[in-house]
Amino acid sequence: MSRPLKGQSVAVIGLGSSGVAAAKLALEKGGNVYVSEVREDKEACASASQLREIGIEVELGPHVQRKIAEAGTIVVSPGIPPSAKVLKELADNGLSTISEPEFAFRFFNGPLIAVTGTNGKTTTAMLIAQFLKADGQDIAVGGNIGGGLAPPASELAISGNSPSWYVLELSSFQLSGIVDLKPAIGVFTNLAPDHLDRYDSVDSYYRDKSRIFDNADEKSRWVLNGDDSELESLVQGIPGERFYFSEEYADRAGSYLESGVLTVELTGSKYRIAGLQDVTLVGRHNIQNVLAAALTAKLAGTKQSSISAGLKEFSGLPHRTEKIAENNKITWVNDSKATNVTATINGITSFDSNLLVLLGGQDKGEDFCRLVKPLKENDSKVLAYGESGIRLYEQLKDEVRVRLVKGSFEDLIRSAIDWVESGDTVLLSPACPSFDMFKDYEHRGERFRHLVTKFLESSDG
Ligand code: UMA
Repeated sequence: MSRPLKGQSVAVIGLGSSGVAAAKLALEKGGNVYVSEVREDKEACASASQLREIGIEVELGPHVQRKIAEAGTIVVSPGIPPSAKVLKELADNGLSTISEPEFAFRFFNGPLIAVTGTNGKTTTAMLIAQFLKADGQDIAVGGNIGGGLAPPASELAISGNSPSWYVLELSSFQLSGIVDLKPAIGVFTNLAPDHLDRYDSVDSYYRDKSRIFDNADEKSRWVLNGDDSELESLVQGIPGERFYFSEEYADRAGSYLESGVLTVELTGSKYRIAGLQDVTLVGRHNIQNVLAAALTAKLAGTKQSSISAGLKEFSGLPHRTEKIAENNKITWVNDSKATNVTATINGITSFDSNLLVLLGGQDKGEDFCRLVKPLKENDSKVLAYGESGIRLYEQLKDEVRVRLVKGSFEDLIRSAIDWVESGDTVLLSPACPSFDMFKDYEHRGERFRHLVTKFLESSDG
């Protein structure tokens, strides 16, 4: 096994899933690895002992700046904002850091398909992987995906495989720390404001997103949302070949809907992938995700029949407009992954009418007024809860039927049960992160599933 980091020191900041994977990769490549993590809880201690057993030095508690600064390479976990004391001090001393996928990329043995965008990244990345696998290609898929669905980028590099393609989902946090990372095919699903708790402006968020283009050259191929005007201004002057997906046929489109058929058109040939009725994923936004993924898979050499077969087998992902229960003509849908306003608009517009939408969570300062139009269009009722509950209530109360729930998440579900009527769909699509009450959006979605199941069972009995 090659040990390109032999004798070199690598510091990893943060001991979440990406920190653990980066540390293991650095060790496998021969590095002297040091990990620093502020948490000292049970989970951090367990991860620390696991790494110490294989010969990695781990320090929990306040970061020891001097120790980190000594390393030749400093890998930063995506959840650590640039404003964190540890990163500010390194920057003040002129020391540069890299993100975890950048580190992983240095050890990849094959071409990269990188997927970014504000919403739909995970579904698009998983669809691409599914289409390529259905074609018999050897795929390594991971990155920002999380939720146990796929590993961090570094874990894909540890295995030492040489897949036909790496498929990585990349967040703005991860893109902000790239140097050499260069996709052979880059996919940009869409662009809208997000993460305003971490960024001081929408522009600075867009700037990090646009770093996917940093190493673009004439050979780069870009799959872009042709219906997204925000994105259009971001890609001006980017080198490489551009391919667009669009809901309607447009001159430049590489994939589009034609009389209800998802169609890919490349170098004059048309590939009819599937009829809309064959797509089991809920919502218009998912049609865009399928169009993006089909176009990407075709560019990666996949046969039309493999894309069609892969699509048939893909029934959606947890926490993304996921139907979890149906009882007394009431449907319960878990869209906990909707952590920003645009994602929630996508969730709401996936349904035609009679919605009871559960909105709330950590307040990251987004304008909730954008929700009024889609909520009114399908005559929705709203329950507002959590840290952002009062602000949501104030911004929506003059336009839609909204009630404020001041208690726990369990109180929220009880209020939903009290207010819901036969024929309604209850949609947890919170428009906010979960961190005011939960570990992450998956934890929130699982709790929703658990409470709904519990209450429905007890009402049946
Ligand atoms: N920490 C320090 N010092 C500090 C601040 C934090 O040591 O000053 C520690 C924290 O205590 C924590 C670690 O640093 O232990 C940071 O971990 P992390 O938040 O980066 O978590 P990971 O488990 O490594 O997960 C990350 C991504 N999380 C975030 O970007 C917040 C996961 O994306 C991703 O799946 C995983 O890497 C593997 O690539 C999740 C996510 O929510 C799904 N992403 C956001 C999104 O999709 O909107 C961006």
